[in-house]
Amino acid sequence: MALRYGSIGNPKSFGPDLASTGRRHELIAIATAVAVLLVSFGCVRAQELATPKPSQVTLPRIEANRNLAPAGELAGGVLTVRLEIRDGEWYPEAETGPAIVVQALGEEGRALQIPGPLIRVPEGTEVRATVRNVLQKDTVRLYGLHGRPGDVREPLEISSGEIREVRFRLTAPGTYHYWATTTGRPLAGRAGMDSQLAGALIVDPPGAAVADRVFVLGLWLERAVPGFSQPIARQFAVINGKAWPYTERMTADAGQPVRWRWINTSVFDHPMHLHGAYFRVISEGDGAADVTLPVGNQRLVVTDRMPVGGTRAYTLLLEREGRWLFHCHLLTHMSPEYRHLAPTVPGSFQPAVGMHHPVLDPSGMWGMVLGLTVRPAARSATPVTSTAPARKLTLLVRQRPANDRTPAAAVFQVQEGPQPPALEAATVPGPPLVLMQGEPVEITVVNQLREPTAIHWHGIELDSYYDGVPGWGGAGETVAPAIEPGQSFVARFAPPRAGTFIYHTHWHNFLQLTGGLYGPLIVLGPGQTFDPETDKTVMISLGGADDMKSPLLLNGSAQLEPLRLKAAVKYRLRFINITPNNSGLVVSLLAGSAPVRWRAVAKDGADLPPAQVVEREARQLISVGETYDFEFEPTTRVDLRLEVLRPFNRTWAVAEVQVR
Ligand SMILES: [Cu+2]
Repeated sequence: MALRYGSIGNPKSFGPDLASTGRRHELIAIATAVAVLLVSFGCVRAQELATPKPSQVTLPRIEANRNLAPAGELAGGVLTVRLEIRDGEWYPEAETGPAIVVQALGEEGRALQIPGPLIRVPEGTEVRATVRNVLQKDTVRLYGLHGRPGDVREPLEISSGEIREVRFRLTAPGTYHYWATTTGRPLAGRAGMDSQLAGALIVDPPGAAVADRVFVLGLWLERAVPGFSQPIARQFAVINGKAWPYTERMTADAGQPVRWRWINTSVFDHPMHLHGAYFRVISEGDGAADVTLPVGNQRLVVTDRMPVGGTRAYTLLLEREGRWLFHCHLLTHMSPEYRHLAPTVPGSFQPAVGMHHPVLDPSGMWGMVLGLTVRPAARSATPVTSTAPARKLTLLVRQRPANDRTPAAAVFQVQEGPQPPALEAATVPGPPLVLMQGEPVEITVVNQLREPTAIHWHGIELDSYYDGVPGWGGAGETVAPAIEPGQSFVARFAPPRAGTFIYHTHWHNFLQLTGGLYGPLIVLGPGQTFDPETDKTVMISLGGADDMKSPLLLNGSAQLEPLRLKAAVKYRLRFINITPNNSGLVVSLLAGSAPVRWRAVAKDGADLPPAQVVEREARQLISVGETYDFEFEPTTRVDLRLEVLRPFNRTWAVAEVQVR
C-alpha cells in the first residue's frame, strides 16, 4: 500500500515539534474555524431575522484605507483617538462596483475605513482611546487595544449605543493589530459582517522612522453572513480593503530595499508570493507580540505563509525594473473564478460552475494581489539575460484526453527533436526541467490548448517580460502577451541561483492548475550533475476539483511508487506544494510514528544561511508555492514512511520509503 486516507482523531498525532512551535495550536484553530463556519453557514438565527436589514437605510460609504495617515492626535507623548463601529457600504472592487454591507471601524466624525484606522505611534506613547458602538443591536468585543509588550487583556465589551474608554502604553516597537467581533468568534472563524473589523497598530522605534508601507489582508465570505442561504455566494479577498485589479499600484526603485509590514486579520492563512525577487522576513508576530529575527535567522523567501492573526515585516530585494506581483498563492484568493463560490463543505472553495466570471484585468488575476512597478536603477543590476549562446528547449502545453487509466489533463511535454513526443507519454506533473545556474536558456512554450495560457517560472529571478503574467509583465511600453491557442512564446532567462523552483500555469483557472500544468524546475550549481538516484523531488498537488475530498497527489500519483534509498548515501529531498488551496500541508518522514532527522538546506530555491542549516526532526509545514530542500542520510536499513498531512480535514497521503 502506497497511499491511504484516514482520520487522525487525536491532535497529539501532529507530534511534539508542532506542539512546541505553536503550530499545533494553529492547526487546531483552523479545525475549530471549520467547525464554527460549518455551524454558521446557512443557519439563520431568529433574532437576526427580526432586525431590519441595514441595507434598508442609507448607510455611509466605507473608504479603503491605505494606512498612510495615522489616526488620532498625538501630543505630549499621548495619542488620543476616538473610534466608532457602525454599518457601512464597502466597495471592495471599483468605487462604482459591487457594494457590500459590513460593520466597519472609523474615527468619529470621519469616514469609516477598511481596514480600520491606523494606530501608529512612537515607542513609549500612551494611547487614550474611546470606542463607540453605533451598531443597532450587536455587542462588540474588541481585542488588541492593550499595551505592548504583554498586558493582553480581556476583550473590551461594548454594547450597542455604549462608549468605552481604554488607556494603555506602547513601549515595544513592532507590527501589531487590533480587531473586533460581533459574533463572538475567534479571528479564524470571522468571515461575514464583522470580518473587516480590524486595523493596524504600529509602534515605531525612536529616531527617524523607516519609510515603509502597511498592508492588512481581509476576507469576506457571503455565505458566512447570517441569514444567507442562496446557492451561489460571493467572496472578496482584499489588501487594504481592495481586491485586484483595484488594489493600490506600488512603485519602487531598483536596488533600494523596500520595507513592508503585513497583517493578516482574515479568517484564513495566506502564502504570499513575490514574483522575480526574494524578500527577507525581518520580524514575525501574532498581533500581541512581535519578534525581530536575528539577521542570521531571517528567512530569504519568495513565498511566506502568513497565519491567521500573523504579522510580518519584510524587506524586498528588488533589483530588476519592470512590473511585478505580490499575491496570495491560494487560487481561491487570486483567481476571478472564485469571486463566486458554490455551496460545499466549509474549507472547500469551489468556484461556482456556470457563473459568468468576468476577467477584470488582462492578467487574469483577482483578489489578494498587489502590483509593484520597479523603476530602473541609475546603475543597472546584474543582467539576467546573457550574451552566451542559450540552451534551447521546447515546452509543449497540450490537452491529453482521458483514457481508461488517466483522466483528461492539461500537460507539459518537452519536445526533443523535430517530432513532438507521443501525447500518451505525457506525465502530471510535467517533466523536471533541469537547468544550470547562470546558463542562459530559451524555452519556447507552444500552446496547443484551445484556450490561452501563460507560464510562470516560480522563484526564478528573471526579466519581468518573461515572468508569465500576461497583460502586466514587462517594462515600460513592453507588455507580456498571453499565449493564444496555436501560438508560442519564448521565455529567456539565466537562473542566477541553484535550487528548487516551479514552473506552472499563470493562467489562473481551475482547469489548468488542477488539470496538470505544473512541474519541478531544478537549477544545478556549477559542476553539479543531476542524479535521479540521489536527488528526489516530491511535488504535492491535488487530484481533482475538491480541496477537501480530492486526493493529494505525490508526483501526480495517488499510489506513489515506494522510494528506494540506500543506507549511508546522502540524498537531497525537494518538496513542492502546488495544490490550489491546501495551504498548510505537513510533510513528515517517519520511522514508526516518530520523525527521523534531516538537514534543512534550502527554501524556495535559496540556500539557507549557515545558521539555519541545522539537523532537525523530519517534519515541515509547507504552504502553497513553497519549496523546501532537505538532506537526508539514512544510516541503517529500515522501512520509513513519507506522510503528507492535510490538517484541514485530517487526511493524508503516504508513500513507503525503503532503505536497503
Ligand atoms: Cu490567500
